[in-house]
Amino acid sequence: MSTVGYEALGQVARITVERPEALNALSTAVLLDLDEAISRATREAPRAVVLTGAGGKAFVAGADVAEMAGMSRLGAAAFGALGNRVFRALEQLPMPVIAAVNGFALGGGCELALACDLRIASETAVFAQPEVGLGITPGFGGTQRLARLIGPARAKELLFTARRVDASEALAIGLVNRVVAAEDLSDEALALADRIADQAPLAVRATKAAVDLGLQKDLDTALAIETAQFASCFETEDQTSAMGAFVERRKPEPFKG
Ligand code: CO8
Repeated sequence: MSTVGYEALGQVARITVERPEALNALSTAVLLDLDEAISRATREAPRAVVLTGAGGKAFVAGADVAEMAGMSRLGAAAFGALGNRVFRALEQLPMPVIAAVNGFALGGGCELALACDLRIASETAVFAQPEVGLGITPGFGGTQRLARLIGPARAKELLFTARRVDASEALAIGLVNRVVAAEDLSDEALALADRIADQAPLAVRATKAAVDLGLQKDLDTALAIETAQFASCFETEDQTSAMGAFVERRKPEPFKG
């Protein structure tokens, strides 16, 4: 049975890590199931995806420590490479992915949230990169994505100390976009996904691509990427229909994608 659920909810999809008995810890099996769910999202192309954890306590409490405890260097390299491949596939989904962080997001769990485009946290969410306390470094992108998101100095403090960050601090340092009451998290995350799904899907995808590809380049190259993405939206049905409706002061048609 899969440890990762996939629900098609109209124009959006929800992926849920479902291993609550181990606080949704990422074992090899969970990573492979997550990979399957990402492939399904690629095939079915929802307009936005929400990623969350099952049970009230944890988003994901990390990579599976029991599985890692006896790993050789070779085994650890393979495990790290698997996690990075799967998280990169998640990050490179063409549609926006929202992490709904419903509790502990520790180690690999924090890294999983970092691989999403946006993060909404419940008031009970707790973030940390506790790896140095276990004698290892982060292995699923934490040293890179955390530093890119909140800046190297803040990231290094969290990475060097393993200190826990509550939801309000996570908001203050830009680790999450928004904090909501625990009971509202699911609805708020789906509402945000629906709001994105109401926009022109090709334009949303092109915007995600422009931000993500551009961030890896110098500004001139990045602006050329933006121009290419901008131009790619023209002559699409949604662009001609939406702009035509504006010019002719008509109600716009729903976007087709
Ligand atoms: N791995 C495996 N099992 C876990 C994990 C985990 N990360 N987290 C929790 N569990 C299990 C517990 O063992 C326990 O199982 P059981 O009931 O069979 O004993 C069950 O989940 C419930 O957990 P607790 O009883 O501990 O619940 P508490 O409420 O007492 O504590 C905590 C909750 C604080 C979240 C605690 O469970 C904890 O500290 N968990 C570990 C957190 C952690 O250190 N995470 C980081 C792991 S390192 C990592 O993620 C590195 C990623 C990159 C790896 C790359 C490798 C190459």
